[in-house]
Amino acid sequence: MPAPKKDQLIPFYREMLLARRFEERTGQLYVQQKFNGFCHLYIGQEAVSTGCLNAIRKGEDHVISAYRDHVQPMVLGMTPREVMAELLGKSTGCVKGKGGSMHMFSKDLRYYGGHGIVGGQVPLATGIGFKIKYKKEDNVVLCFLGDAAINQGQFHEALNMAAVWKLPCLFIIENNLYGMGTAINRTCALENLADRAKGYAMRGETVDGRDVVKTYTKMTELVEWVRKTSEPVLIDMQTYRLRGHSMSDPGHYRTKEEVTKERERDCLVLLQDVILSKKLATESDFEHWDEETMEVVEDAITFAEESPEPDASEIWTDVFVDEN
Ligand SMILES: Cc1ncc(C[n+]2csc(CCOP(=O)(O)OP(=O)(O)O)c2C)c(N)n1
Ligand SMILES: [Mg+2]
Repeated sequence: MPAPKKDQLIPFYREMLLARRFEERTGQLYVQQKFNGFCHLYIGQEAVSTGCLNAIRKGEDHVISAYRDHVQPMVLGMTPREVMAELLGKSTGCVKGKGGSMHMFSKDLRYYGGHGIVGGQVPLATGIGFKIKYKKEDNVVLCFLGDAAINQGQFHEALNMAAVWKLPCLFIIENNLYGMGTAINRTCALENLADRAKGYAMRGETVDGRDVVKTYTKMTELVEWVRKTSEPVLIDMQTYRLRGHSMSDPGHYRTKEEVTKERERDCLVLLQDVILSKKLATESDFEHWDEETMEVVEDAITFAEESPEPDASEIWTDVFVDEN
C-alpha cells in the first residue's frame, strides 16, 4: 500500500495545525460576534481532510461535503484569507460573501460545497459520478457526509444508483459518533457502518480516521481502485469531534471524561508522536511551526476584517448559473 513518504509527514502536520488554529480562532470570532449564523468547527477531524484530500488529484477530482466545511477547501488549495473572508461575509470571500460558514465553494478547485441539508450532498455526488462516467473522464468524486446522514432516505437512493450504474464515487462517512446530541448507536442498529455497503453490493471499508498515516495510505489505495474499476465504495472513517456540534451546544450528551479520553487520540498528537519518534523534527520545530501558523491565521483575519462587504447591487449576481 502507498504509505506517505517521510517528507510528506511534516507538510501533513503543518496542514492539520493550520486547520486547528484557524478553527480555534474562528470559534473565538464567533463568540465575539464578528459573524452570525451557523458555525460548525472541524476540530478533532483534521486527519480526515488531510488523509483523504492528499490522496486525490487536487483540482481534477471532485469533492463535495456537508456544512463542517471550513478546512477541506484549504487542504485543496483555497487560501485561509478566502475562507475567513467568506465567514465574515466579505466580498473577497470564496463566494463573495454570499455563502458563509456552511457554503464554501470553488469551481476551480472542483469543491462543490458546503451543504446545510443533512445528506443533501449525497445524491449530488452520485450525479457528479454519473457525469464523470458519461463523459468518460478519468476522475473520481469524494463525498463527505456525517454519520447521521446515513439514515436519510436520499442516502439510500443515491448509493443504490451509484452501485447499479457503477459510478466512481467514494462515499466517506465522517463518523464522529454523534449527530448533534444523539449518539450514533441510538439511531443506527449496525455496529460497523461500513456493513451498510453490503445492501448495495458495494465495497465497504473501515478506516482509522484519527491516524493520518493510515488514512492517507488506505485512501490512496481506494481512490486508485475506484478510478480503475469505476465502482463506488462506502468508507466508515472513524473520527471524533472534540468541540460541540455547533457554537450553541451545552454538551450534556457526553461526559467530560469521554472527551478528555478522546483527546489522548487527538490526530495532531498522534502525528506529532510519529514525527518525533522518527526524529524528523524537534520540540522547538513544533513551537516554531505554531508561531508561523498563527501568523497566517492572523493575516487571514486582518484581511477579512479590512475587506469590503458585498455591494447591495450584487444581490442577484452569481446566484444562478446559466451554463452548459
Ligand atoms: C434534512 C435535515 N434534517 C435535520 C437537520 C438538522 N441537523 C443539522 S446537523 C444535524 C446532525 C448531523 O450529524 P452528522 O451527519 O453526524 O454530521 P456532524 O454534524 O456530526 O458532522 C442535524 C440533525 C438538517 N440540517 N437537515
Ligand atoms: Mg456526526
